[in-house]
Amino acid sequence: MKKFSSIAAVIIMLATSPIAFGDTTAHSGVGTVRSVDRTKGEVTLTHGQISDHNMPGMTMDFKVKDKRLFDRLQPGKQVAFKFVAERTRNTITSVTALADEGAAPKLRK
Ligand SMILES: [Cu+2]
Repeated sequence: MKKFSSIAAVIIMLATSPIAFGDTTAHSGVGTVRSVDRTKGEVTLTHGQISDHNMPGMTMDFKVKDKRLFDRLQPGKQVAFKFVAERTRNTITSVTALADEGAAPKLRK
């Protein structure tokens, strides 16, 4: 009986634990768009360090969740973005336009 109850406890534990095939937490980054491939639904970004995902700055490809996000993903644009890291890919779920790369700060007169 004791053995049965411990097996039951394990089954209950497995049944109630969330299914974690990947890290579904959204991470935030800031980067510059290098190129886009709308057909493949991908964007290449050079991003800064993403500390909450333990990722140094680099140039890499991301999947883009919604084609409408491509409106803000144009080469040379600087963007703040959120992405979800899955086992085999990283998918961008939101994009905020920041500025054009190399754009001179506007001086107030
Ligand atoms: Cu990266």
